[in-house]
Parts: sequence; C-alpha cells; structure tokens
Amino acid sequence: MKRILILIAALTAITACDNRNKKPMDTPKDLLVHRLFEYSAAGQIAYGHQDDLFYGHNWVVSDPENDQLDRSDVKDVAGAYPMILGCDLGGIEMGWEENLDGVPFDLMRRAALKQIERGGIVTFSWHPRNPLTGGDAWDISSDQVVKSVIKGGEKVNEFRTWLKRAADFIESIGPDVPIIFRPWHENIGSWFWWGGKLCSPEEYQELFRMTWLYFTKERGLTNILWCYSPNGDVNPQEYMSRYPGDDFIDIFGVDIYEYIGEMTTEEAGVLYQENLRRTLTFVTTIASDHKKIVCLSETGLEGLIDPTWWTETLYPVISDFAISYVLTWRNAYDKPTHFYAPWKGFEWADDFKQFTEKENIVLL
Ligand code: BMA
Repeated sequence: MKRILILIAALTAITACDNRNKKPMDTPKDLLVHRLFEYSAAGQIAYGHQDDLFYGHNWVVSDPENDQLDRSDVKDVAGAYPMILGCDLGGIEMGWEENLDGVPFDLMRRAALKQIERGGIVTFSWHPRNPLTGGDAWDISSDQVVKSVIKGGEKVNEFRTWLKRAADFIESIGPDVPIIFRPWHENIGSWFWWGGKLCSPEEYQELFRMTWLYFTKERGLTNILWCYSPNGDVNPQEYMSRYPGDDFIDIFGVDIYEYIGEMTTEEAGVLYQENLRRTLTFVTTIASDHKKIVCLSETGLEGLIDPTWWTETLYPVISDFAISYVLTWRNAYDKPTHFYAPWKGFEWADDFKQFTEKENIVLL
C-alpha cells in the first residue's frame, strides 16, 4: 500500500512537472529533473557520497592533474561508484585554488565531468567564508552579515565578486551540464552566518533570491537545479519559514544526522529514525504540494559506530518515502573518526554492501 501511495504521489509530481514546463524535457536541466522524479516514481533512491573521488578514509589524490579519478571508498566496498557525487565550493569565493577541505578546484571540475560522463549526477554545497568578519562559514559572531551583502549593504559589491567566482566555476563545467546547487543550507539552526538567529526570514530569502538571480538571469546559467535544504529537528512551519519560493527552488532537501552523545547506539538510532520519519513525512507532502523533487541532502552517523546502521537504521525509513537520493557526508583522510561511508577493511563494511545491493538503492 505504502509503495502504491509513493508511486501515485511521484507520478502526480511528474505529470505536474511536465505541465509546468512549457517545453517539457528539452533542456539538460529538464532531463535531470525528470530523471530524479523517475527515481522516486519507481521507488528507487540514488546513493550519494560527499567528496567521494577526491579522498577517502586513508588515501588522498596525490597527483591532482593526472589522477584518473577511479579511487573511491564506496567503490572499494560496494564495487560501484556512488550515483551522486557531492562537492563543496567553500573557498571559491576567495579565489583559492583549493576548497576548504583541500580539494583543488581543477580536480573538482574534472571529477564533476567524469562523474557525469560515467552517467552519474553532481551536487554542490557551499561553505563560503564570512564576508563581514573575515571568519569562516561557522563564524556567527555578528548578526549583521546577511544584511551587509543584500541590497544597500556595505559588502554588497565584494559579495557580488564572491557570487561571480562561484558562478564562473559552475559555468566552467559546461553550460549544458545539469548540476544540483544547494547554497545557504541548514538555515533554520544557527551555526552558519546565514542561520536562523543571524538574519530575518526576509533577509535570508533575499540572499537566496539574489544568488539565484545572479546565476540565472545575469549569467544565464539555466543548467542548475536549485535545492533548498534546511537542517532537521524542525517542524513544518520552521522548515518553510525561510523558503525562497517556487520560482527559485527545484528540489526540497533536508540535512539530518544521527548523533550519539550520551545515548546508547540503540537509543540514538531510534531517535534518528523517529526524527527522519517525521521530517520526511512532511517534506514529501510539502514537496508534492509544490510539485517538486525530494532528497535527503545530507545524512549519516559519524564513524559508523553502529554495525547495522545502513540496513537496519537508515534503509527501513528511507525506503518508505519517495525521495530521489540520499547523500552521506565525507570520509576525511586527515581525521580518523570523521567518516560516513565505510572503506575497504572497515569491520562493518558488509552492512553497507548489503544496503547497496537492495533493489531500490541505485549506484553508478
Ligand atoms: C563539515 C565537516 C568539516 C568540513 C565541512 C565542509 O561537516 O566535514 O570538516 O570542512 O563539513 O565540507
């Protein structure tokens, strides 16, 4: 029954999408929109991993110019690359050659193209530095930052240069290459300078819309699927409180992690499942009302300290929902406990392999 309901919801969304676009499915963006809708319609979920081709738990690309981009912790364990490659633009705004996690932008561009050439999909998040204080994305010492970059703000010109650098990079991948862009994420909580307590809903919406307008109207980058991805642990009203509007958004996402803290693995798993189920219930309903795609834009359990996390915690919940993809966060090569996918030799790697072998989980 559940599956049938998912199918009906997703088919309604596809039909609506086709009706909404005057010329259905004729641009690269339309094709990707359609493909993501199709995953949900078929009850399938594509699997994604952040920074998958750049480094893993105990390796890092050492020759960025010549690397063949064929190493992947996910592939080492599951035998296939993730369908979705997550990349982060943090640092592009400064004109840096490498992003905030040490990934050279030239390598990122090559990897994006390679991923698409292999038949996969690429999504970009962005942790830009703080344009007012000079700190990083997590510098929340001032609540004037968003105000300073929108119309009439003291940093508006500098900030346009930041947008230009990000747009230049995305443009350099190719005008006909559809990609997913997920700026200004986790915006209800208050850990980034664009967070809930750091700006008003109107200021946030203006930040998002000016980013969209710059990319789409000034630069003509119509190959982008725009993803709205608030953090979890919110109610539907909070989730929508900063929504930029249907004209600016193609995908409804949400970032939800499992945290252990003082709990046992079992308690934390139950809490995460409840939170995930509650949130995906309202996100899929809202998305269907707005005729948009859904994804679980970020999730994971740091260090995978639950032996059956993939098959018994994540899988049973997500497979009840029409979400197009799920992305787990990065496997840092320089922080031994900061990983969200297994690697070859990881003691509970087989649980992930079993997850990827489920008929509705899609890898490349
Ligand atoms: C965070 C951590 C950081 C990283 C940032 C951007 O969640 O993984 O180490 O710098 O994402 O990728």
